Amino acid sequence: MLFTANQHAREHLTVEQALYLAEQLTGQYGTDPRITRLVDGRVFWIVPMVNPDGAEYDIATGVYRDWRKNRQPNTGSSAIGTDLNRNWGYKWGCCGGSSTSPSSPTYRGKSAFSAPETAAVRDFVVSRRDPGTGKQRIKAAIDFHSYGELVLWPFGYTKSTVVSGMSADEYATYQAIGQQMAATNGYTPEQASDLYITDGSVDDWLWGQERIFTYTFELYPVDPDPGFYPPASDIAAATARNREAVLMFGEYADCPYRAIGKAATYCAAADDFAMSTSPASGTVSSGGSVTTTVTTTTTAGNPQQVTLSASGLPAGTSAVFLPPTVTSGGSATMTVTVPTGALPASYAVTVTGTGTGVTRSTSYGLGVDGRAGCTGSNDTDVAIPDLTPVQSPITIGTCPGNAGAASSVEVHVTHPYVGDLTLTLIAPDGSEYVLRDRVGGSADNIDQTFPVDLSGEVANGTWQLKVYDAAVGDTGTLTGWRLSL
Ligand code: 7B0
Ligand code: ZN
Repeated sequence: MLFTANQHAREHLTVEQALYLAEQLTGQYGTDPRITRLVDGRVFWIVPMVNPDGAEYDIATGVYRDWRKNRQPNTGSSAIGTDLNRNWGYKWGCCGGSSTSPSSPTYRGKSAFSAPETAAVRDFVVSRRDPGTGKQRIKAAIDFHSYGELVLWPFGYTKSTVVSGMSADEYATYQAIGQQMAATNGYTPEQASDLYITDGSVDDWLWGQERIFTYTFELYPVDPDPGFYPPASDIAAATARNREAVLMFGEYADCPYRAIGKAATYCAAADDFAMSTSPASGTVSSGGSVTTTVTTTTTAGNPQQVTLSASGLPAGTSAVFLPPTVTSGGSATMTVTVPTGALPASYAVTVTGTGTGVTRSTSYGLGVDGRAGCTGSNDTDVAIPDLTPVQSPITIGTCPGNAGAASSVEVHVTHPYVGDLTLTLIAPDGSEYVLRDRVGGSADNIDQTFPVDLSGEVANGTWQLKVYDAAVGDTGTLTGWRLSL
């Protein structure tokens, strides 16, 4: 577990917080049973003063200078300093959460890690990766700031909760532990971007790059008075106030997912196993069956009984396992039977093995074909600019008569804010079918199959998928689509 403090020069109380934690973990060791257990079971790293040059500058004259950045000169400017908490290399400078101007208090530096302080802490963190597996051994971190009395979690660069690099379960874990900690110190828990957007901050890097569960604490006070400069007499209470929150997070550090009841899914077990499918994908016509072999492997401790199941199948589809339970190390045959009339599409099936206190899964790609001669796909990337509709064609030439009432259009789009997007299918005769009209809000990406009644359309000819981005700010790519008539 890692504690960092004083990235910002004037936030002197954060140094006191780091020293308080060092004092507790050493001074209470052997006396306080909770601290003893924690120190026996963890490695703690404490960097109490990330920005010593800035901190010294802030106090040097005896009159506080209200300084935030480091004291590094900037070539081509007389302005001094980089905001260390805008200089980290995950989505550095991406999102309007930092400044390009050396005179700004939130100057991000000329490149990610251009400041010696951030580069040094980065190198230290990277050095904690296991030399054999490359896996980061630091599991949890808190970066201390002042002031505001906040518990903040990633990401800071986006208002979105779930994005690539932050799954729904990861976000739920952050929120659960953040709220539990805040209940102990009376702080306000929220996503970092709820305060304001920051890019290049340490918490986004520690999580986004190193997968370390990281919170930013904004310490006492809430108000501008006494702001960055509370009197020394406030130190004891303001730092002891976070004892419980820090111990609680430390106790979660081996398996934060325990906070949402998902330790069995995400955390290592003494007796553990892995799952795989071979082949890893298959296709089937609706009304037919396809099989694959599901293999379990014991990866730690003793073999155990594993019960198999599948999810993510098309409606009405069954997956039968023979045998339904295996001893880890063993295999089973999975038979997937797809009913007639199932929507032709690709399905990401999850095959899950439930053992004793441990759940592992693997994926299986299931393709359901439509009528012979009546399907087509186009996997050429098409950029989706703002405010200009783009199209991608599929030509069908071998499909007799009209298209079906249960036709389908499978669409794959990468785009950060799908609420901007309208998708329209254009038939060979020019008639339009709106598949999706600016729904989904701030969610990312479309991977969806749209059922559509095309029984009034002659099947053969060139069909077009039209994508329109009705708002500025986010752009994306149509990565492919598939038509089944
Ligand atoms: C900052 O007033 C950081 C949130 C992390 N994504 C908040 C921090 O760097 O702007 N607030 S502060 O400067 N301490
Ligand atoms: Zn700060």
